[in-house]
Amino acid sequence: MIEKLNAIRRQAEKEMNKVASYGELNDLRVKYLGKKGELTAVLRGMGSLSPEERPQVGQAANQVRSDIEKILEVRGNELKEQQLQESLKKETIDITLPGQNIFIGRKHPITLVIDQIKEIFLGMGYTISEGPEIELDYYNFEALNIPPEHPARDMQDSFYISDEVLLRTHTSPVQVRTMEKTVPQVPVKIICPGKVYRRDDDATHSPMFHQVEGLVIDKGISMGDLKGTLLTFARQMFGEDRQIRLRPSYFPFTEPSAEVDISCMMCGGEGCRVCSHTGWLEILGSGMVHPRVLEMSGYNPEEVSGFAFGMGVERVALLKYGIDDMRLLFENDLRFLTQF
Ligand code: 2NM
Repeated sequence: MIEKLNAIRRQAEKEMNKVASYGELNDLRVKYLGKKGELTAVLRGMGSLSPEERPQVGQAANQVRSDIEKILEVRGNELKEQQLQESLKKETIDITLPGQNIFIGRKHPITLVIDQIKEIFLGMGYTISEGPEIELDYYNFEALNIPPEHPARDMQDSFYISDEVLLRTHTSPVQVRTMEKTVPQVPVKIICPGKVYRRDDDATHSPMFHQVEGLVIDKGISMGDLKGTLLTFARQMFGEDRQIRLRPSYFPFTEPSAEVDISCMMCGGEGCRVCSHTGWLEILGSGMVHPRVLEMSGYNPEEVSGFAFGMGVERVALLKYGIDDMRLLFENDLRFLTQF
């Protein structure tokens, strides 16, 4: 019987060394040590032994049981460790693999130019004012001294939504709204950037474009303030050696009015294709706010005066970046847009 017990231990050790998983090892635990296991079967047969043999066989059986338990424990630990290593190997990531590029958006050149214009005027103490793109006829025209018969009010030129509602044709109505809200306080010192809408079936025009307009109201504001402000702007926007010149013009909402030219930055004023050989580029409309406009918004033109100016952002972007066709700004071709 002792020989049989030893054979069980050898067989158990052999099989346990062969298993490849913790589950299979457990099957062997049942096979050898379980209630219906091989060792239990041998112990059952002890009844037929003599009283002298019984303790010896009993001791040998206990030894075999503890040997098998020891093997189970050692082998179990080996298998657990092996399985852990395998699952860790599956979780490993190769941090040297190149990543997948994610497409990151960027600012449109129009937004870049608007940001830069804002930054320049913020530096001069201005506040940014915004307002609705769908506007009342009153704020878009009437409060700006644009008479009912003015060509700009023609249904042909503006997008009317109803008799009194339209898409704003400039950002000046934002300035009127700001004046109404601020009166009688001074100074008013704002710039109004935003989208504006005009009907134009010309292929080179866009029905939507961008403007930045500025307004300053205070006691004693003069044309000199306008000129100094716009010279400062021109130099920060287009280069420190720019000059400006004012030409007389006409707008219903300013008097006097002036077009502002900057010396051409392509040729430095010598004359080239960009400036049509004049040395000058027209970039701004401006003037002293018409007394009627101040009055309609509640300011007393006897006490305060103001200047205002407006520019088309698309035109500034063309000049700034040397783009030769405005349409590129509206086509959203990434080959173009990713260059800025
Ligand atoms: C321009 C040219 C000249 C202008 C005037 C006003 C307001 F509201 F104060 F009357 N806002 N913007 C103005 C003046 C705009 O754009 C070419």
